[in-house]
Amino acid sequence: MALLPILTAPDPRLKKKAKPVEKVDDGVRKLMADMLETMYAAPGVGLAAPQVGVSLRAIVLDVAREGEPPAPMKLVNPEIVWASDDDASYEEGCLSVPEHYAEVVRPRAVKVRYRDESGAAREIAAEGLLATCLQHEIDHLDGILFLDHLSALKRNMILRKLLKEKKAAERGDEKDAKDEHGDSPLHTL
Ligand code: K1U
Ligand code: ZN
Repeated sequence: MALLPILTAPDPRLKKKAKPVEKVDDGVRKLMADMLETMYAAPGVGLAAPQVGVSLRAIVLDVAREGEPPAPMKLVNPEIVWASDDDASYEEGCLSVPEHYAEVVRPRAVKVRYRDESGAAREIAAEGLLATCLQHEIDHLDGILFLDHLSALKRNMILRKLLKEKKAAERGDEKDAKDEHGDSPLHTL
């Protein structure tokens, strides 16, 4: 297995719609194994293939709580086939938007159809963090970041900070990569 580099916003590859997986073969299984390893190392509770620069519709998740046994999930070509009428708000993070968090409102519960790593068709019903995480990861497959669910003002504020940090990091200027007042990136919202 291998750790994969995670793309961070703004990066045009995160805004592209990913292609369906034609066949669940060894290459796809290896990709998802590497994605899980990368997600655990980050650490995170989900990861979508476009976040590691692969434009394919594959996601991995593990929303097991601390102290519970790991519950890794690998989903190929996931699609939401039902969403509840009522919404829930959750403070989301994203490995591609490091150190920024914001409340996002989404349907409280969803049903998702997908293929497992043997290629078999499956369906899962989810609520709580799993429902939030599934919607967040499926958004990644359509080039949508949690920032796109925020107001343009909040989104642009975070994107400007990320761009500035990226440019400072490229200059090797780690200290100033945070912000001009020397503060850490914020729990912005
Ligand atoms: O898609 C991603 O970038 C992963 C993201 C998933 C997610 C988190 C919260 C709500 C919706 C979707 C993350 O995993 S961010 C990191 C995170 O949530 C976390 C990190 C360490 C321990 C527990 C959670
Ligand atoms: Zn994300």
